[in-house]
Amino acid sequence: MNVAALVERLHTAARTATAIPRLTSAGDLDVATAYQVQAELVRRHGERLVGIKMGLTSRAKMQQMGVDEVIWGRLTEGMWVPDGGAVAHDRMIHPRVEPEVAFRLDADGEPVAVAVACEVIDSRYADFSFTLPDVIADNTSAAAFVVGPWRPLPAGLANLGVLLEVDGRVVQTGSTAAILGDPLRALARGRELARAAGLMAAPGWVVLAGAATAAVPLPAGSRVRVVVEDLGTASLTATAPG
Ligand code: OOG
Ligand code: MG
Repeated sequence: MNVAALVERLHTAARTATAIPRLTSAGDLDVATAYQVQAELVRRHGERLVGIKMGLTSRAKMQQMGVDEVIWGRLTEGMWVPDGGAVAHDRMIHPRVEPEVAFRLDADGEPVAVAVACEVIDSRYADFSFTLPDVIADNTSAAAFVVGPWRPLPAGLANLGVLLEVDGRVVQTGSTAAILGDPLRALARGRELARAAGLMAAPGWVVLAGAATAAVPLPAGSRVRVVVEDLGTASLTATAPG
């Protein structure tokens, strides 16, 4: 399939908040080409890169999405919403939220700080349904994210309790152990994959380690909070309908 045409299809789907059929429903797409589509798509969006995200690093997510391989995507400045800020619900197709841990990198790509994060994902495919190459091409469903206050790396990150709340109700609970056994492992894998793709970490880069639980729908007008034991919180609101 023609990379430029696939990029255009995904770009338009994102910009108009209109779901499209999976790319693989029209023909074969291999993983390497899918990453090429992702790179071109993010270039097409025309936004500065601020880091990378890991995806499907927990069993909960692999099971929910029916894809059992770790993937990575690109984070851009337009996706980064200030902690406590609002995401534009009507500019998305069927947004979901998930609890994450974020790292901030120094010039050598080493983590210097950690924070709680909340990611908003919004697959550009109908019914939020895709195969591995589809989701890679779609920049791993990336739509928006918030990062709570940064703090120095604690002694251990491998087994901290995680809560996801929507309008004050706990809707998911889990542990950072779900993220490849330790979010630091997801970070290491992300750096490796980005480097293999020729992307060098810049100082201040953010790395999302991947969701610790399954994602839940983000209702218009709702408020979401993620709490991670010892690390703090991150929150966002979704703009109201109409
Ligand atoms: C793909 C993105 C996965 C994560 O944290 O596992 C992801 C999806 O579920 O649509 O961001
Ligand atoms: Mg995620």
